Amino acid sequence: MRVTVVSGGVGGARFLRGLLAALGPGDDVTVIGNTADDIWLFGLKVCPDLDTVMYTLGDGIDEDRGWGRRDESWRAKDELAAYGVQPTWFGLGDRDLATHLVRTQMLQAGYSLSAVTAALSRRWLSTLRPAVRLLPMSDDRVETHIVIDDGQGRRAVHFQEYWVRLRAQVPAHEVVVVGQSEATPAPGVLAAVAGCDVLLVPPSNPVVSVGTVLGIPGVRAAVQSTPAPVIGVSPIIGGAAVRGMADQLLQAIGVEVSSAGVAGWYGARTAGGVLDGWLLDTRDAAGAGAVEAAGIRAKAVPLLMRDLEATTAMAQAALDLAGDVAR
Ligand code: FO1
Repeated sequence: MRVTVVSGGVGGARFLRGLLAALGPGDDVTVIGNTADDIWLFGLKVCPDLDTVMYTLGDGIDEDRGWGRRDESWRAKDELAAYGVQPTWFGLGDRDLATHLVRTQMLQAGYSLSAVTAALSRRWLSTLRPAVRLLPMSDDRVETHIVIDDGQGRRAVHFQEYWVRLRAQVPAHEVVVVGQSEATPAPGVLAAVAGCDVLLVPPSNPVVSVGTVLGIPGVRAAVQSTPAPVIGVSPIIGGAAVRGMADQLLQAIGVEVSSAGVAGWYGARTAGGVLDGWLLDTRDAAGAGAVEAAGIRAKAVPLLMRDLEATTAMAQAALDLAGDVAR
């Protein structure tokens, strides 16, 4: 079975670990990774969502943080701060820096982000069974900026500043994905959507992780026309975002912070949206009626990714729902 997953950062990567456990060695997975979180820092290109997928699936991730490398040190970061250079709020670890140095060196040598990602993935993903291929959503520069008003008047800050320095604690008035309308899907992205047996939308942030991928010209249309069933997994559990920070972004785009609200925002494929099925957490089962009324098959299962067993069961439930919808 060929499974394609549109993935963001921590939530998407954790879900992928369960998906690999639920699949068999003959299956294969293509991950279309969000790159709108990317940021240039100290002359280095940092791709948080791509790195989180590589590190999580390649067993290099720091489990507590959910991002960056395990057994990390911060000596270069401290030295940078000693020089007084900004920003000091972004955690660049010494081991993680190697990834950004290799990536930047290859980009400056003329390789595309796709080629760089394939090269980095050889270290992290090549021994995995089922096989995993990680594609950036685009080779073009796309960056999410958030419009805030923190008393200095309305201004846009890079998503990472909003997420890391501001901890998403100030209201987001607007989400601006710079460069998105001029971007083209990376090589293999449209084929991975059109040619898979199941397309999954994991519990990543719907606005800044999934919405950014769907917004790349051509991707949404490919999702709407793929013969594969498209199944989404709710990032909202018990009426709140699991990591407690997506709420502000949903409010910025006027989406109700509920499982049914997010499903409605994605929309049913039969009504111009992208979903055929939606997994809600058992605590949000009351919302299933509204999801079904929107034309999306709904199923309530436990969605808290507390451990690999729970995540594997979630992934299996998504694959089962894909089977139900396809019939
Ligand atoms: N998230 C934080 O909350 N604080 C950080 O200092 C931080 C540093 C960081 C460095 C590399 C990287 O790949 C991810 C990093 N993240 C950090 C996570 C990142 O902001 C988010 O994972 C994504 O951008 C949203 O999914």
